[in-house]
Amino acid sequence: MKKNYYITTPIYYPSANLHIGHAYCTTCCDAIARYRRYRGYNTYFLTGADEHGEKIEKNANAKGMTPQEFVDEIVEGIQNLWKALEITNDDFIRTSQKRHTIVVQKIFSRLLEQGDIYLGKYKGWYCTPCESFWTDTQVGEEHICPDCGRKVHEAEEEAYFFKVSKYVDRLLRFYEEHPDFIYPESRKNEMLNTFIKPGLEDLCISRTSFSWGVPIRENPKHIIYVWIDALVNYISALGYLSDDVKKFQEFWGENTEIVHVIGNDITRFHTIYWPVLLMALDLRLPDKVFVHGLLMMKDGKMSKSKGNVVNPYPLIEKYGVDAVRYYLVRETIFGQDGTFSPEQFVERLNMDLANDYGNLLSRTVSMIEKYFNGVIPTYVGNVTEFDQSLRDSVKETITKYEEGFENLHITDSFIAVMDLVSRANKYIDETAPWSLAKDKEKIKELASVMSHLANVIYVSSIMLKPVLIHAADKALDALGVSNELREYKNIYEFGKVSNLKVHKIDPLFPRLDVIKETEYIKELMKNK
Ligand code: ME8
Repeated sequence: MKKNYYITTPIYYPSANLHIGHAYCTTCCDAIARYRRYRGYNTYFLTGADEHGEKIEKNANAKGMTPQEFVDEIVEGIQNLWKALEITNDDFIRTSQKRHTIVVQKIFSRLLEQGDIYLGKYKGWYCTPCESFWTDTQVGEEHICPDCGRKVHEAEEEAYFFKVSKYVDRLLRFYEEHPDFIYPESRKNEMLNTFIKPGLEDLCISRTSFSWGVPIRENPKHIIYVWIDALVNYISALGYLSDDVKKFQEFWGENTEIVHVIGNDITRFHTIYWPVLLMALDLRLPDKVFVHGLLMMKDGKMSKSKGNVVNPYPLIEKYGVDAVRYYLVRETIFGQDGTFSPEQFVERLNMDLANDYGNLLSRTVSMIEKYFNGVIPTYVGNVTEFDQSLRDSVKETITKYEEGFENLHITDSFIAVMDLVSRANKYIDETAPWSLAKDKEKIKELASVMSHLANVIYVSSIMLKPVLIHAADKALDALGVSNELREYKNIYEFGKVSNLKVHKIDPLFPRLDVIKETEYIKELMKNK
């Protein structure tokens, strides 16, 4: 098992404010990073902004701002959003920063010198919103961009090319030798069938039609294609080719598991061009490119350019950061597409957080107060006929939870924990503590039920911590759990929560009025 863990989000375009889709990816990565730290991995979590390119230059011009002023303003908003979601990124890389642009230029020079980049002529179909050139076959008779479906136009220019074709065999061999490199597998097949098998051409990696980008030192009227510039962020942020390469050696070394999490709109760049670029630089390749699905609206794809976006801020303000984080991580299976709907949002919070988790805690604390003067009884093992099966569920849950995180099937991890929480609520019905309390002879049974419940809440709360960053600790406070006991390693041995004084607290999550809150969210969406 590698001891270091490096996880990245895409660096988002600050061409307009971010929406809940971006918050989705970043929150899932944050949960993974928190989990890894919690498990003792030396973890590095990177996010940032991809600031160059024609689209940003145009948007800035339209607002009468310089591109730098324009991105500065939006990036501030992005950083505030990550603060509001309590994202624990270790760094925030901006591609307009000197520490990044210098590295991009150095990489370009090296590849030019070693013959992997050459000057040629580009003729092709250009899609401005996607900043991509396409071939005749790719745009078809309709001249439509295969990525976004918009009309493309013909363009020709002197340009630098990256010899991608030289590396195709090595790339295919790498795919074969590392069957887990791309997840889900269907994305790999899509890359092979759509882009690689038809023949991968050299990639045009310079532009002259606008100036907001990293200039090529050897020929400054050209700027470096925004995608080459952007991909390099994953190593420039670590200090590659800088005066201080310590982090780069640490987190791009063989002892690190490197994971890029991306949406399926940018798979081609991360699974074809990025590995090839790393090969040309003689650097190791990442362990995994995990492709998550996109969140859609009922009326189709949510996108900044379409203008049908959900702004996460007011949701966080109204429902709290834990609720929004939980919804994002739990609702859509990580790796599949999902739909945002106000009804599902409210129902998910009510069902899982208010009814199941919150209720389990408040019922248990009330009963311990009522029957045992607020002190969690000592755990003694099997007493009632239901104890063993509840503890078996705890064991299974921990295994599923950890497997989920290992494979990045993080939704499964939280489904497993919430199944355990439901199981514990059912255990209350099975054991009927209110009946046991009526019979003095059943005091041992009653004590066992309370001890089991408190311990299940304890274990579940520890597992929920990467997502419910406040509520899980509140639940542990309510059980009187010490800081030391909150370390993950304690959850394997059942019964650690014993003889502690519980405290009543306000409901962790209020029950929401579905109709009223759904209306409220719909209004927010209208105002954006
Ligand atoms: O592509 N649902 O930036 P970008 C879920 N700068 N995730 C979504 C989403 C949605 N509806 N919309 C966007 C870029 N995302 C480049 C990346 S990386 C070297 C350069 C997420 O601002 C998803 O992760 O368009 C997607 O891949 C990413 O935002 C694209 O962000």
